Amino acid sequence: MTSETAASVVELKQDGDVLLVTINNPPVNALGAAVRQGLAAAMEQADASAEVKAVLIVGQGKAFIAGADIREFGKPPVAPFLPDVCNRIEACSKPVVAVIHGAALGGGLEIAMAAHYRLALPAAKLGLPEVSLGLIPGAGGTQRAPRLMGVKAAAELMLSGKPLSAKAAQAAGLVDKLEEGTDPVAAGMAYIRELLAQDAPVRATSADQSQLADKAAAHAELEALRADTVKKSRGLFSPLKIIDCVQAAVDLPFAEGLKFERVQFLACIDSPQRQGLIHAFFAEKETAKIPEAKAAAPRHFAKIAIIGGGTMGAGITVSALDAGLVVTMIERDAESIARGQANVEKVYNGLIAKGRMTEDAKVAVMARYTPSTSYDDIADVDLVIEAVFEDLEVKKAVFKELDRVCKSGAVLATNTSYLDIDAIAAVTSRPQDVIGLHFFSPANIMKLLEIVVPSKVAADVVTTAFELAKKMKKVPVRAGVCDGFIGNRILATYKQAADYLMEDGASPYEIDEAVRGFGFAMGPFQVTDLAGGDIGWATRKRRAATRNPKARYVEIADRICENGWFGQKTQRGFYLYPQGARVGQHDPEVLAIVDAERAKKGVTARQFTAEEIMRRYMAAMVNEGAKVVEEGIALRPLDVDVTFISGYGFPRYRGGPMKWADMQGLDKVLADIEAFAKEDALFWKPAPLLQKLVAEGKNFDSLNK
Ligand code: 3H9
Repeated sequence: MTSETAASVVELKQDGDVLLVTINNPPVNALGAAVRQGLAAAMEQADASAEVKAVLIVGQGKAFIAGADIREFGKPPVAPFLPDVCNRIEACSKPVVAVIHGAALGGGLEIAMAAHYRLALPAAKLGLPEVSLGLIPGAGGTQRAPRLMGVKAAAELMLSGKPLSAKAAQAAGLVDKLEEGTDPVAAGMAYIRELLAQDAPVRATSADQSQLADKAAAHAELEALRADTVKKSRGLFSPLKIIDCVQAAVDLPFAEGLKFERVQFLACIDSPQRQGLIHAFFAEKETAKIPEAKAAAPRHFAKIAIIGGGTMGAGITVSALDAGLVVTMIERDAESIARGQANVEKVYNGLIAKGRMTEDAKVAVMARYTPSTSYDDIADVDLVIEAVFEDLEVKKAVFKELDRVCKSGAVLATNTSYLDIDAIAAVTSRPQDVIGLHFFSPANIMKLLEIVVPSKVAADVVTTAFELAKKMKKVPVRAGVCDGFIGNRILATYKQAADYLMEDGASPYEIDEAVRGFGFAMGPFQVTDLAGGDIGWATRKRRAATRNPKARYVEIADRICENGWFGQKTQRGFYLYPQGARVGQHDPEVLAIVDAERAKKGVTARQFTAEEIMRRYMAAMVNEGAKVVEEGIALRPLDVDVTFISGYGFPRYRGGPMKWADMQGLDKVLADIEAFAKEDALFWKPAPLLQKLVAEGKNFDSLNK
């Protein structure tokens, strides 16, 4: 419990005949118990006072109200409850005006909708983002929004979770008036004067049925939305509940609709998806909290260089340009740099074709881009990102050049997926300036950025990398140096588990289907086909000499690659892609190869259910995740979770592999690993950290604190 009191977080001030109610609950005015009490008390005071003619609700700081206090979910509820507070505001006998100058989200917008009048300032953002937390609006939002905006617009606002601008909100009927400026009190007072002069009445949103009059049209709109949502929501629990609630708004009296909403809201609160999604929400904020942040401010950077104009280099260039940076791209010759520039322009031309960018905007962005074939042109840049071929010697040669030309203090970053960054740093005279930035392809779209911290790097280089991630709107995760860092190292392990399952009896198609059924967009063999089977094959060949001879090795993928079947780009891999199809078909010849390999190894194929497949797949992921945490490669379990959610298609609603394990019970996961270890003790060696947590009755989350 916090020590906040209602009076300290909701300040009441009589200003003439107006009761000014200021919510002051930093950082974002979330509606914790004290705020709820303060708001209810304010309404009592307004009703009781003969002097008060109107009430003005504003938020202190940058937000109006960011919603319910998310940290309270899952704990025993404390009265007064938010739906009751909203009803109390609506029942106030004096006109209540909400002035929205910043974020009015979730419960924050529900408070505003319960007020009798709404004024928005230009920076206002109005939304009902509960769906992204596995919830539905639970304080009357599903009932009041359709009354203000109409059924379709309200349902879409809730289903998308995306906020509206002040202008869009006014057009949608969510706010009554827009006003210029940034001072909510001044704007609100002026509006109240206008309303009082007009003798404006109290106006209950709940009583307004005008938008719901045409029931047949509303039902048709909801049916269309339902069909679309079933297709798109892929296993999510709350979107259909939103539609059910809007349907209730159409069919039931307000009070009944509210009761219906409450039941649905509580069902969402109880769902594991809510736990997973809220974990993801906070975890994504935590990954930026790194030990170096306290020690060093970021270095200044405005001009940067990208070495390499291939798919990765071009994607990073787009990200940097979009972040407002000045970029010089270096390639080795005229032809390559022309291709590099074309790769960048292709992205912007695509946006223009879709109507999401104008030609003029592209010209303005490209004015910050300079192509070059000479390293001497980047002598004055503040930061360099090398994105050349993934080969240690090639990268070392680039870093020798960078060491020669770059000014002192420039940050030198390598975009590598698994190479030893300490070895790259060692070829320079300034290892303190060298860091790893592992972008994911396509780099201008994928959110994850692994920031890989080699042993000699200076703290302010690490904070600079996090600042760059922020500018690029990436989700940064701090990783230590090891083969594959956090993500690719764990991926290699669960991919191996998938290969073992395949050789032991599950077909690649059954495995992919089970993995999709769990909530991933694609299964591991589909991913291989998309990325190109030759890439993994090259890595396997390179590592053959250092592979532990006692470790089990499945050769099926090698047999497939030996046929030149590299996946989508060759129209066949684990699947067939006739005429460049994007969706693969099962290939009997692949199954024959699998059978032949099993026969060669003397394996009698076993049946695996989807559940058995996922138990092994997840156990491998979690076990390696625990090792990665234990070795300090990831700072905390939540960093593993964010890596997988943001970069590897892990279903967000499951919270990430470590959160998933916590929700299963670590003892169950460990028992599975120990059982599998009877078949292969080397691969299924339990992570000591997992054993320790189970012995102490703790979970991974205990290490996130
Ligand atoms: C809801 O309302 C349910 C109701 O319908 C029904 C109830 C019955 N609670 O993001 P930032 C923290 S569900 C608690 O870095 P920004 C955040 O963790 C809610 N804490 O700032 C961070 O803490 P820290 C629906 C919250 O300027 C700090 O505030 N609402 C909450 O980049 C600053 O946050 C939402 O889903 C909260 N509601 O963005 C809105 N919100 O400093 C969620 C934030 O310790 N919030 N914190 O890391 C947001 O989208 C953004 O925070 C916001 C500000 C846009 C407001």
